[in-house]
Amino acid sequence: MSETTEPARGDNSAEASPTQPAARPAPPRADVTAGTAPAPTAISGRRTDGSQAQGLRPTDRRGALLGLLTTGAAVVVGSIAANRRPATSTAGTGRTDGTVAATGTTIEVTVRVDGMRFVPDTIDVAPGDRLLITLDNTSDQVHDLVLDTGAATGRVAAGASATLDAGVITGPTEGWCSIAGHRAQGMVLSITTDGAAGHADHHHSAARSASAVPDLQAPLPGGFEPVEATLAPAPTGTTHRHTFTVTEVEGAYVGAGVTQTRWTFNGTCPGPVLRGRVGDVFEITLVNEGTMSHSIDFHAGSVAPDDVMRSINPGQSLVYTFTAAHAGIWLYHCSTAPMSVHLASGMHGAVIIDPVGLAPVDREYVLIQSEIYLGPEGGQTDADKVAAKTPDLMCFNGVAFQYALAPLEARAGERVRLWVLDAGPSLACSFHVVGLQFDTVFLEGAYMLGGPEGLGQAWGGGSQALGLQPAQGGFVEAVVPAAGRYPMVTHAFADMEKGAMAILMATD
Ligand SMILES: [Cu+2]
Repeated sequence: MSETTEPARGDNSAEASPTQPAARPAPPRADVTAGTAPAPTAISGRRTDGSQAQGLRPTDRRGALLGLLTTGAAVVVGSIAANRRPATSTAGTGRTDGTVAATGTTIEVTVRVDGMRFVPDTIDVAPGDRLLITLDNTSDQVHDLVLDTGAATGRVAAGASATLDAGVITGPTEGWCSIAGHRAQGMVLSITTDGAAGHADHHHSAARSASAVPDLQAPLPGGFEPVEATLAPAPTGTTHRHTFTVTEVEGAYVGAGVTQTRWTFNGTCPGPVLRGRVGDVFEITLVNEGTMSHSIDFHAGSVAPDDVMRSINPGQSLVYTFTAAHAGIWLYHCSTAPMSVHLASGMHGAVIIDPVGLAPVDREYVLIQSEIYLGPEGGQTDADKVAAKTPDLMCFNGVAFQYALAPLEARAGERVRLWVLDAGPSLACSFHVVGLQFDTVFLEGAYMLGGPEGLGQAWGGGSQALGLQPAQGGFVEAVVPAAGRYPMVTHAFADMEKGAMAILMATD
């Protein structure tokens, strides 16, 4: 950190004129550092000597900077303007787009990361300046910086840095972190050329790639294997060790003729369904083989979240041990910000802990409802749709309509138990089976009907739908009365029509 350059920033008279850059001794490298407060910050690469200050009042700029310094919200060290580097004697002679002349000056700016913010988040340069941006990833997560010109740093690990060449800046340019959800969380960077280095709400303005268009009538693709919904009994033993490897899977089929890049535990969405009994111990090794930070949160255990739920970077691992003290179907999910996007991108699953005394039945299935917010075909989750809670598709077990097109099986007269979990991230489920009435309902740790005490039998009770808010789960049971096709749906019908429906095909 250099303090010697700071006075020059507020002293415009000390700035070299643009036409005499060689008169200025090479200054220390400009860095911009900030405190912990994620307040929007702006910095100017423009000279403030008035020679290029159309519409800019130097005193305003100085006042703004002094304000930052004195409030402690951010500390600006060094000077971007001081780092203007004369390139060649051809300054001012180049033309890049027919209207803006290249000045021949190169501006170098270092941008840090504070939480989900770039610091500074606005860089003001003179039209025609060439801009080099170094992304110094001072956060604990992977990030990148891409510009709407296509320039990009590539993924930058926590603690690392990378530089992109933004080229000659001829007009306003927008940048952002391209990791899904980070832009929506506020990781946007404005490059301005008009001196108006204010913080603008611009991150929804850029043109986006067109969303994939779901074909709700699409058949299953050839070779597609539906996700296994049949539930096996809990394995023997009281300690369950599993490795969950996070990968980001390209070309994953999500239903309705669309593929997306899915973020997964062990390559599938949902992740592995674990099952055990009350009191069992689960020891999970989480390995991050993705390209960004991830984590896991098991609702099935009671633990201090600080350590085991921490985000880990690519190449890292952690061990997460919990004891399943209570029965139910419990959600697990990635809890790296934005959680909604990580969860919607596929990072969720279930741990089933059998209630004590759970009676065997003829068939058990598990159905995990979740929402899908389509990005472009083959692309990633659209974080803006996630934030707006406007999914394109709804699904059971990660793929819309999969069990409508490849029905689950039963026989007439069988007792079927259906475990249902609402993974969300944001919408509820009203689980209903057309043609069946439930005589047993277990919701969030307790029987509402049936069970060891035969709840409801004395008054002839029955149930038509299991209502689940996000992260709630349970099971229902019914005896299939006859052969037929029984649709299993969310009775939130708009969501059913987007794919949260399955068929139970009963034969004699
Ligand atoms: Cu994640």
